[in-house]
Amino acid sequence: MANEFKNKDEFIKEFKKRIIRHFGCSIERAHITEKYMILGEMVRDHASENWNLTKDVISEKQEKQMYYFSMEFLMGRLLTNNLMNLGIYDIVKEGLDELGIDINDLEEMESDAGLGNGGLGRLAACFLDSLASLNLAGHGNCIRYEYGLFKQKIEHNEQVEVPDKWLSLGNVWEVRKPKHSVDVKFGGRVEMWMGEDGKAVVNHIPSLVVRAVPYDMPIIGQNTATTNTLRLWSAEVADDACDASSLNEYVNEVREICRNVYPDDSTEHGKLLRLKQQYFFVSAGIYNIIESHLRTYGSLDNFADKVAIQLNDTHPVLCIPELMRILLDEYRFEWDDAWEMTKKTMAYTNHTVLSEALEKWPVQYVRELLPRIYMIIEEIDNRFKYHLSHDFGRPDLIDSCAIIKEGQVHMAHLAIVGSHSVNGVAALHTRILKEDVMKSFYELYPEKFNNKTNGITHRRWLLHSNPQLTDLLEKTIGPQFKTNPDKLTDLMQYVDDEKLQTQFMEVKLERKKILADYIKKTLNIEVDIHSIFDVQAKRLHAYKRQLLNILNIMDLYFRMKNDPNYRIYPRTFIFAAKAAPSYTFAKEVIKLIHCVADKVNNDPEISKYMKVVFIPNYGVSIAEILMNAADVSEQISTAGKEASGTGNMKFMMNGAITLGTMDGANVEIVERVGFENAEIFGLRADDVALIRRENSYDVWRKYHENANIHRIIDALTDGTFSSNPNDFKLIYNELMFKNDEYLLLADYDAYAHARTNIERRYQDKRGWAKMCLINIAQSAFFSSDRTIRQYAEEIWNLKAVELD
Ligand code: 26V
Repeated sequence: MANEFKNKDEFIKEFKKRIIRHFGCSIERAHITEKYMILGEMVRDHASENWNLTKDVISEKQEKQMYYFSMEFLMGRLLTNNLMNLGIYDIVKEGLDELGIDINDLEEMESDAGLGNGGLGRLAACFLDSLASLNLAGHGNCIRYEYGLFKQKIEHNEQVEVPDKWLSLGNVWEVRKPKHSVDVKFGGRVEMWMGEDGKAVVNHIPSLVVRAVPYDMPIIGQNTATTNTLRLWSAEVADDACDASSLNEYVNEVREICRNVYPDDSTEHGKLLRLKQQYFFVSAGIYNIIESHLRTYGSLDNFADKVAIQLNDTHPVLCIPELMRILLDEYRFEWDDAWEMTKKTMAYTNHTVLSEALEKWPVQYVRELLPRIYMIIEEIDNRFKYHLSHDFGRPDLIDSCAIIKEGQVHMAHLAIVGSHSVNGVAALHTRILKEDVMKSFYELYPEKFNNKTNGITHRRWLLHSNPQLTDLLEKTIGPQFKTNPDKLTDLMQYVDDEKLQTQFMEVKLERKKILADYIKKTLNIEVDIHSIFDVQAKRLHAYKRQLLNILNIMDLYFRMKNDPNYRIYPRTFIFAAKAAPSYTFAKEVIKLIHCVADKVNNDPEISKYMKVVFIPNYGVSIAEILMNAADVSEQISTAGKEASGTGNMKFMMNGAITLGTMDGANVEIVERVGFENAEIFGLRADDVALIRRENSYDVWRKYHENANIHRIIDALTDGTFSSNPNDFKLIYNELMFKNDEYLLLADYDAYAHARTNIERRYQDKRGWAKMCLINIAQSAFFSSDRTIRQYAEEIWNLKAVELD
């Protein structure tokens, strides 16, 4: 261990010295942001030694490496994570205490690295934590976005998007590596002629060249020297890339590539920009991996034995034609050899069955922006179609499986054809892929399909963010679960222990108090910490059905208003969700939640029994105080639509009860805790499929048959919650004139009933605590360490690296 973290005094000495050296001022005069930056820098420098060691050992021992290509990494803050994984948190805390600095204040200075949208991006971040902690050589590859996902503010009950300037203090964790820069070529034309070896010689004359410069962040594992790399690519101008007359235009074109996470793709310009982003980080990333491979091995012949690439959804699927391009054009491999190598290297994870989210690119975009890549995709498609007819004898599948059809490139099809593994992210989701969405491909390549149920890192989501529960667990089952989350199941022996049950409820109350203080401080709303904390936190989308939740709250409000004898057990309904900026329906739901909250919270009689709180700007850091304060975890998507969910696992690990449908990983949660330790309701995925097939659902019938539903639907437009007659019309129309696509009203009664059950069950404090403890114990399975071990063994063939 480097000197500066050996003990408190050494730490203080180095910390003071660095502040003076860096900022030319003493610790007394230094600003809190400067103290944060110095601490971060010290930790990074410290980690750099292991970082270097890891790289040396990997290349000396010629270890296989995995690269996780993802357009999103929702890393959140890294200071606590890194200090704890390095085992130096306590020394630093004590040292800072002595200097009169509260470590929490420094932690608050760090911006969330919000380089992503939701579950898919956070999953990538959890995976990196598990990879390093399990001593697996697995790295991330992404874009260094100048702005993270927008910050959400609420003004006049509506979402307003503000740029997330996460880099304003710089990023203490990153190291710029200009020596590894790569030029990425776009547009222009391709010249081809026959070479002396009888193979095509290809010359791409681009119309745009962009320099990709990597910034590396160390990914520090828990109690290990293994330190992997998250490589973030930034676009800069290239040397001699254009003539001076269009310099400004060129600079702008380059700058916008890395400006935003998921730029608005409602316009053609936005769509092209997204495609440009994809190729930008794919091309730079692949080139870099090849260079590094050649440095170690001098040949690409063993490439697929030493490199695994995981494609996080279809966003990085251009990896497939890009690797083909380099092997064919630059290293002159035969097509068949290049193709076998590519398939052996690539593996694809599917994260959604929603057809509007399955990426398709107009042929014209791909052809113009990436002319050589388009030629290769076309060749892959032609050979695949030939193969279908002549080898598989299935010309009937050409239509459903084609990569290029009706003027579009189907990225998921390219992904399946060009990789050796296709996985879903929960058992039900994988079954739906096999039986429905990708049925034809499953018939062709059954061996490619497999399931890898998602997981979360217990380090961030339990050890770091819930020290109170961690302490209680440690006292009960010993410390092993901290490094081996499987050990959480040891808790099963103690779930009937009355003392433990009481202590658990005390811990939960403490976490509720922390959340209540945050709500008071930021929103000036008082919430009763003895009420049931009922939380729905996730991106806002119609299929996730936040609307169902708020409709039921409206119902409860009306019932209590109309009947003075009807009172519910006190409950705090908490929402947190960002809506995509151009998703008007989702934004309208946010407005409805706020309008209902205004009405409920300001009613002196009703607000004794319920409060509605919307916590703005949901992201990793807010999740860290929100998940562990929940009693009830709302997981209420239309069955069959939520691929997995990962929030459900975070709630569970912190002792909340799942109130949910049989969807995504909820199914596996119930499989482990039993129906009696969750509150499951509603239509199953098969029921939903049947309703669709038979076209048997009629929303108007529900409306006319059920007086409560009638009342809440009318209340959307009768001025109860807003004086503006245009408000919520969109919601009304979506429900009533599109036959309630996500079946909210079909599940309404079941949901209302489930919520009543929760209320009853909560009042049996012992029974409730026991349920929570069972959930914590059974969350062992949902550790991303388990998920990553499965990927490593079953897909990547990756073994732990031994550094010592
Ligand atoms: C994207 C879009 C974009 C256009 C509008 C509609 C729409 C709907 C869904 C999506 C999701 C894209 C992929 C994704 O983020 N999937 C999420 O991945 C998580 C990690 O595997 C998983 O837990 C979530 O269930 C899944 O929705």
